[in-house]
Amino acid sequence: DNLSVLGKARKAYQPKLPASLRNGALKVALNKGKATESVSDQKKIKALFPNTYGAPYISLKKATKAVAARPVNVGVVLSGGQAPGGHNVIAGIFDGIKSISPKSKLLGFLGGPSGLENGKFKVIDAKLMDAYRNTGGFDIIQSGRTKLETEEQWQKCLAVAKAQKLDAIVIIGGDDSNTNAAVLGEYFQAQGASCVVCGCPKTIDGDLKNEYIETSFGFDTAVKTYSELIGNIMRDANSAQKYWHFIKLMGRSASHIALEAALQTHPNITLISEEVKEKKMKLKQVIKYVADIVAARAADGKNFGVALIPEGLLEFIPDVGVLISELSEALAHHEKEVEDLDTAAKVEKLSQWVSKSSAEVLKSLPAGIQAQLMLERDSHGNVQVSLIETEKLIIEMVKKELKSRKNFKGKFSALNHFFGYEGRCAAPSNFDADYCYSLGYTASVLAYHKLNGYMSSVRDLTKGVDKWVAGGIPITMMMNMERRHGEDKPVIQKALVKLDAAPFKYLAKNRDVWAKTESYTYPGPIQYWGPSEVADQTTFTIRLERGA
Ligand code: FBP
Repeated sequence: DNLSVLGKARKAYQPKLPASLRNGALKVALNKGKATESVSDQKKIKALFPNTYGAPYISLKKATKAVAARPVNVGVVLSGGQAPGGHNVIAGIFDGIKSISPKSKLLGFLGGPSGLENGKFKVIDAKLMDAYRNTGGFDIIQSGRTKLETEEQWQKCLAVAKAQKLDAIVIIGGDDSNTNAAVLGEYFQAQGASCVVCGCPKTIDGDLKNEYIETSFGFDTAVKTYSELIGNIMRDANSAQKYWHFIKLMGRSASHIALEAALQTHPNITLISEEVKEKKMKLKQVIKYVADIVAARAADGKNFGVALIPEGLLEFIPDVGVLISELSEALAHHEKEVEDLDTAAKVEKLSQWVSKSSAEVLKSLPAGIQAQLMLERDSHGNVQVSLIETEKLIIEMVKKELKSRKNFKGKFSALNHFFGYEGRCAAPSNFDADYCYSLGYTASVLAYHKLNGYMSSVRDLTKGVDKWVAGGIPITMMMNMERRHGEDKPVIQKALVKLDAAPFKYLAKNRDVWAKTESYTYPGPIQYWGPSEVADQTTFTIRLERGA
């Protein structure tokens, strides 16, 4: 077989469960809290979710008496970008429903939400499941980015659920996918269906979190993977002392990944998109900030360093953000007129449909970046930030800026990197392996009890797996109304980096020292065995946020 030595050893890892789930999914009691409210816009959201709004928060506790066994049929969907641990969520659901009854069935819908809509699935049996335990990736059933948002799509999903006699559908996804899970659950209930819909919090971006969802799965492993590589680069930079390394890090809009990687490695420069926006920094000011640090180090004879750049940065720089949205608008209306033009001609043409100041910003950018900003938008109308080489843009502009400074006597030789896809399918850390398995196992309990419109939640994550608290959170509780594509829509609030919270404050307190010195920290590769403080460590973000 194709398993590596590590792969074989890892297969035998038994993910840990919170104490409440260790006797199987039948011996679990539900603790129901009070009725809940959405985070804001309560009236509007209640009106949109008349059947599922206000459900209570639920926590799970160990029971001595088992509930009645009956087979539970579940369909599972992986939605959106890959995140380490997805296979373990599925393993948790599988083991959970099988502990309820060996006759329970798990269907895996293929290629994301479209598999559910079109009834394309495979049955996940013990042999298939065992081949994927503790592995990274979503390849067991693949993923996709189709949105389930029209009534026609919901009808098709309902027909599939009925045909397969499903008790529950579990959608493993980010904020948008979980919003859609809630909408689908509401529709099912309105139609009198017996199938419920629940969600699981996934995304390496770390921006699906709130009081009840302490972190989304995959963030831990992805950032540890990037931080290992950043640490290696830092040692190389400090050994050769001749290059500046500019590293772009994934995370579509929030800068959680860049911030956590900075806390793990102590780079000379870390840009945080949310801060740039808050301070209304223009592109020029961002470049000046970076160039000042490069120049100060050069004055100390240090023509090297490491800079971290969040991939969403450009959209958060006010003048570039305006340009991007005006370009999106212009491209939407004049797609045909510009499609065959080269970059320079496209810039000329599009400049007449954007504001004067946006046209100026566009023209000030290097041609490569202009071309990337004018690329086709994704299915949700977003620019594909992973495809924009922000790290190269910053290098080019800093180079220009330094050249214009008469007193700059140093050298600026810079290399660019992008760490993104290489972290999304890494073999899950013990934290993600355990967390995901627990989320899946919790989902099997939600499915058995037919809890509709809930997100699987596992809390108190800094206290050790034993003490983790498993439960279900009504998805409507996390919602507010937002303007999307010219319409008011109920959506789960995205969690951006908070500038008044402990993780950012820690960076802000230390970054001036990190800028001047080589305080680099080398986290090394993810460890799967060894002392618990090494193998089971959580992220700085969650520890600082939870005061642990
Ligand atoms: P999700 O929000 O769906 O989890 O995806 C996260 C992400 O990895 C972002 O960090 C990145 O910008 C995007 O997906 C890349 O998308 P794609 O895989 O379609 O290139």
